[in-house]
Amino acid sequence: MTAHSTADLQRLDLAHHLHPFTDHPELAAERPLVIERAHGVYLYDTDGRRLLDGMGGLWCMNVGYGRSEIVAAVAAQLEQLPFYNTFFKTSTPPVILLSERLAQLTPPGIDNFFYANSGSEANDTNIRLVQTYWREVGQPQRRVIICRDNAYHGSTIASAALTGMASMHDIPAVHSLDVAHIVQPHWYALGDGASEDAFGLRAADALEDKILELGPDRVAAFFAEPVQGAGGVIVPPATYWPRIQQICRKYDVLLVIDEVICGFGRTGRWFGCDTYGIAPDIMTLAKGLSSGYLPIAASAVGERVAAALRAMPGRFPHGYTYSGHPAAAAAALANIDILAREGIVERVGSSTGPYFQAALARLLDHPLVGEVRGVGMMAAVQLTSDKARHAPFDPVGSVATRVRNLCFARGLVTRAVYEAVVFAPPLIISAEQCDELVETLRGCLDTVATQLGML
Ligand code: PXG
Repeated sequence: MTAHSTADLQRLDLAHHLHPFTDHPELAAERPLVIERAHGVYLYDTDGRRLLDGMGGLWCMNVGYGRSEIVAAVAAQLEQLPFYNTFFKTSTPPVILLSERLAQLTPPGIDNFFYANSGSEANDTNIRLVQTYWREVGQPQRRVIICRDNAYHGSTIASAALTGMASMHDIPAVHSLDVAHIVQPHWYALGDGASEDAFGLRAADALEDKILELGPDRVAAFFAEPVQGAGGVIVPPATYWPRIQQICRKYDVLLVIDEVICGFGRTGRWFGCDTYGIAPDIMTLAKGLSSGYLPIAASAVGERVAAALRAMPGRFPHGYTYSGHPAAAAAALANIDILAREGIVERVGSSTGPYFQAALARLLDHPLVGEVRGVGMMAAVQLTSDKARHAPFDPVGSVATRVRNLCFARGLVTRAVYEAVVFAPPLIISAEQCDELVETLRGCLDTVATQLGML
């Protein structure tokens, strides 16, 4: 497709392209891997080398690459109406139909949608919705938002403030918002001998402690991912979500569930809220909403907040030029059609998801592997230098990074997060491809364990 050689593209990339979340000297030393095309679960680089995409693009490629149906829907929409806005008492058919479709899919009481282009933007919108809500119902002092350590909610200034990764709080602007963070429900790292169930309750009770510390009349909302994705696929103990829901109800704190990764089948149900029985006030949708074919995100707004917005005199002073972009909405509709028609979500829930988790769990006998955790089509293989003490390596993450680099060299895409390697393959991955993923990973773990003298 391209007339340029790989070396030319790498040179031009290094000369003119600043990358997100990238150590640029390291990139310059190693050179970017240039991905040129993809089909199903496989990527192909500019030299024609094939990689199994264990990360589904970036936790988003739910229906798999090469879906001509989505391409056709987008092309038809671009021909008919490439763009029109939704600001000034106007709308377009795809965004209307997408909203109606989402209202059918999302949990009861979530029937309204406000659109953005990315998960970060949608979470910015959610902050505005939450603070507007409390102002409109006469409690403007409810301003503080509680999130969790190691959560990922985006990287705009406001969503980075919600994010619980200290490295993203490195500039003063991020500290301008009233955000508090509580412990994450990461039993392997923080359980300290407690049972998973007991630890789950303790981690949830940290929310109540924080609400009481701040003063219940000052707390606007609790933002959380059903399963923390970018933080390392932190699956909460079964006791965690019921207790969180109880606490939010007790103190009338709005519950904003960030479904950017968990939504659209990743956990084996349509939403993480379905998997964990959560009744949210607002949900953040992105990624799997369009399987990444075009950028689109949404705030899914429950009746309580939507009613306050509708009753508000004057205009809601917020929106993006491309809120509800018709071509992106058409891509999302076609994507949802595929997920529903092919029974992809149900298959992840009842068959390929459990198969994938069981195949990964067989790695527990490996000397480097301390824990395998996951749900549906998201998983983490936690590495450890000491299985009894759950200890990381020194420096933390060095071994996971080695395993990750070896996986890439052997044709498997994964991400190293602290001392774990994580996976979120396209939801259409077959059992045989799950086996391929796990066998490649085992080979890489063997090589690294041998190098470390552990095998
Ligand atoms: N919420 C969650 C739960 C996410 O995972 C966002 C919000 C932000 O979405 P946008 O579309 O603004 O990126 C995300 C994004 C990683 C990684 O390295 C994860 C994400 C983004 C980039 C990298 O695991 N998740």
